[in-house]
Amino acid sequence: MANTLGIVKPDGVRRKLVGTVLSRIERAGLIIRGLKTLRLSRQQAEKFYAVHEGKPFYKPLVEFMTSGPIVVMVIGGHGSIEHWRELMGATDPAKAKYNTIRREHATSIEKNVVHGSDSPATAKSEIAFFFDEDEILPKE
Ligand code: FUP
Repeated sequence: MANTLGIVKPDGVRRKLVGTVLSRIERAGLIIRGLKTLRLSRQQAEKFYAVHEGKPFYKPLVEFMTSGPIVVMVIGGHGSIEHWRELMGATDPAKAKYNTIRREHATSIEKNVVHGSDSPATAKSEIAFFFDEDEILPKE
């Protein structure tokens, strides 16, 4: 029952998709255990995406992720890491399955509306990047 990190990226917030994303998570039976709105500084965005440093899309990605507010959330429930990534769909919306958030709402591989941790180790460090322990609803 590990938690995972979800983000509604600046394009999703700008296009008022926060409610749609939260609704999909809840309808899937997952649980929102933590939630906040914030705007990433350049330094924070660079650190968050450090694994992609040096790749051609890194700088534009940092620009994009700092272009407006984001909503970050701790998502819990059975198989949350995998389940949330299934709801998001593939990184490239053209390759994402039908009825996924990215297939329905993303406008490009970069402006793809949502983020989700890709492993238990990443989930742990990404959650800690944004949330203190006392900001996360404990598991029952
Ligand atoms: P994902 O785990 O699906 O969010 O995808 P990655 O960790 O591979 O990539 C992180 C972000 O980098 C993507 F959400 C968008 C951006 N990206 C690009 O802009 N171009 C690419 O070719 C790959 C990723």
